[in-house]
Amino acid sequence: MPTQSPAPLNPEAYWMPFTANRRYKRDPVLFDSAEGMYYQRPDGGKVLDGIAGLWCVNAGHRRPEIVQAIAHCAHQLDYAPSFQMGHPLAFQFAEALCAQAPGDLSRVFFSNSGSEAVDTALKIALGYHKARGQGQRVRLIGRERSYHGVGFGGLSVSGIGGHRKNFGNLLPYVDYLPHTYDRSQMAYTRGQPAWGAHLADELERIVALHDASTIAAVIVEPVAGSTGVLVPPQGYLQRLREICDKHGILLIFDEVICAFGRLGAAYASERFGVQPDILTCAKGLTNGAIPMGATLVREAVYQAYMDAPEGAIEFSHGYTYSGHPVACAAGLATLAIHQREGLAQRARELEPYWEDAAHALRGLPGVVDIRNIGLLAAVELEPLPGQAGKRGYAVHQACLAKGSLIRSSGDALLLSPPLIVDKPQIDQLFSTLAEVLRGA
Ligand code: PXG
Ligand code: PLP
Repeated sequence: MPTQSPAPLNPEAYWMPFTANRRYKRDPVLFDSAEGMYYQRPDGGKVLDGIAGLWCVNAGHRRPEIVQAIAHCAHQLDYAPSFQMGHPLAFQFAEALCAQAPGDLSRVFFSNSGSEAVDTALKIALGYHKARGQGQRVRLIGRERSYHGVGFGGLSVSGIGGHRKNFGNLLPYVDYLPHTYDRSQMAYTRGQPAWGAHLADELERIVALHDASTIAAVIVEPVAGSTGVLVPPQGYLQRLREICDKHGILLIFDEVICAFGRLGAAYASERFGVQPDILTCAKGLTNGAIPMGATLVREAVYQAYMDAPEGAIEFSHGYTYSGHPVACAAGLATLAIHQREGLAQRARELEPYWEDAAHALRGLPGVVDIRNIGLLAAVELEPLPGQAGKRGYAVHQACLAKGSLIRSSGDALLLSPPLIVDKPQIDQLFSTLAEVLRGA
C-alpha cells in the first residue's frame, strides 16, 4: 500500500496561550518529539532545549521511569475522585514530597498548575486568619514585576501590568512591594546583588499604611523568573521574613520556577535559608510530563484549620483533578530521579561554569546586563528605540533557527536548561546566543 503523507496541519482552531496567534500561524514552529536535552522538529532538525520546555522539564525529556509510571498508572487507575475519597498514590506522593520539603512544610494540597497552586495558597492564607479569629486580615501583598499565574487570585497579586490591564478590577485589598531591580546598582552581578536588602523595608511602610491587622499574607517569587530572572538582594528575603513574623503576616514563596533543583538546591527556601509559611510549586514537580501544582504549608497553618467541628469540611476548596493518580505517579517517579541523580547538587556544581559562560557575553552588541543564579540566567538587551520586546524576540527566533531554544521576555533572553545539561551544551547555548548578538 502506498504510504499516505499526513494531512497538512490546520493551525486555526487552537487559540494559543500567551502567543501572537496571527504571527505564529503564518509560520508555525512545531516540535514533535523530545529526548534528553533535545526537541526534534517534524523535518528531523534537533533543537537544544535551553529553557527546559517552559522551565519545567528539570530532569530532561522523556525520562523512561516517568513514562512507565504514567503508563502503568493509566492502565491500573485512570481516575479516582478525591473529594471525601482517596487512592494510595496521592497519600504516597504527599508523604514523599513533604518528607523532603524545607522545615516543617508538612502538609500539601494538590492542584493542576502553578496558577491553581497560587490561588490555593492565597485562599489558605485568608482562611487561616479567619480560623484563628482574625477574619479582618483580608489584604494580600504582592510585588511589582512578579508572575503568579493567570487565575484571578494570582493575577491580582501579580506585578506585570500587561497581564492585568484588560481584566477589570481583580481582587480588592491588594498592595504591592517594589520590585528589586535597579540596573544602576546591580548590573552584571554574579548571583545575589549586595545592594537592595532595604527594599524589604517597604513592607513596613505598607504595614504602617494599612495596619498589620488587615494583612493576611505577602507573596513573592524568591527569584522572579518570568519577568527576567531578578535575583533577590543579599538579606532581602531574610528581612521580609522578619517583618512578616513581627506582624503575624504569612509569607508565601511562589517556587513554581525555583523549586526542584533550579537554584542548585531542592528549593529556593533552602538556597536562601529562609522558611516560608506556604510554598507553591508546579512545573518540575512532575518534570512537566503531566499537569500538577502543589501548595505546601507549615504544620501550624494546617492545624489552624483542624479546630473545625468534627465532620465539617475544614477547607472548602478543591479541584476535580486534585491529586490525580497519573500526576501523582509522575511526581513520585520524578522525585525518585532527583534523589537518585542528585540533580540539585549537579546544578550547584555546574553553577560556576554556567555563570562564567553567561557573563562571557558582557560587551557584546546591545547587552546591558547579565544575571544568574543556579542554572538560571538572563541576558538583558537595550530595547530598539520605540520597539520594546522586538529585539528580544528576533534574537530568540535567530537562536531557534541555529538549533537552540532560548526564551525571550521583553528584551531579556532567558536560559533555564534541564539540570542534566553538560558543559558542551552550556557552551553551545551561549555561543549560539553570542553569534546571534554579533550578527553572525
Ligand atoms: N507562579 C510562578 C512563579 C510561575 O513562574 C506560575 C505561577 C503559573 O503556573 P502555571 O502552571 O499556571 O503556568 C508560574 C508560571 C515564561 C513563563 O516563560 C512562565 C510561566 C509559565 C509559562 C511561561 O515567562 N510561569
Ligand atoms: N465548572 C463546572 C460547571 C463544574 O462542574 C466544575 C467542577 O465540577 C468546574 C467548573 C471546576 O472544574 P475543576 O474541578 O476541574 O477545576
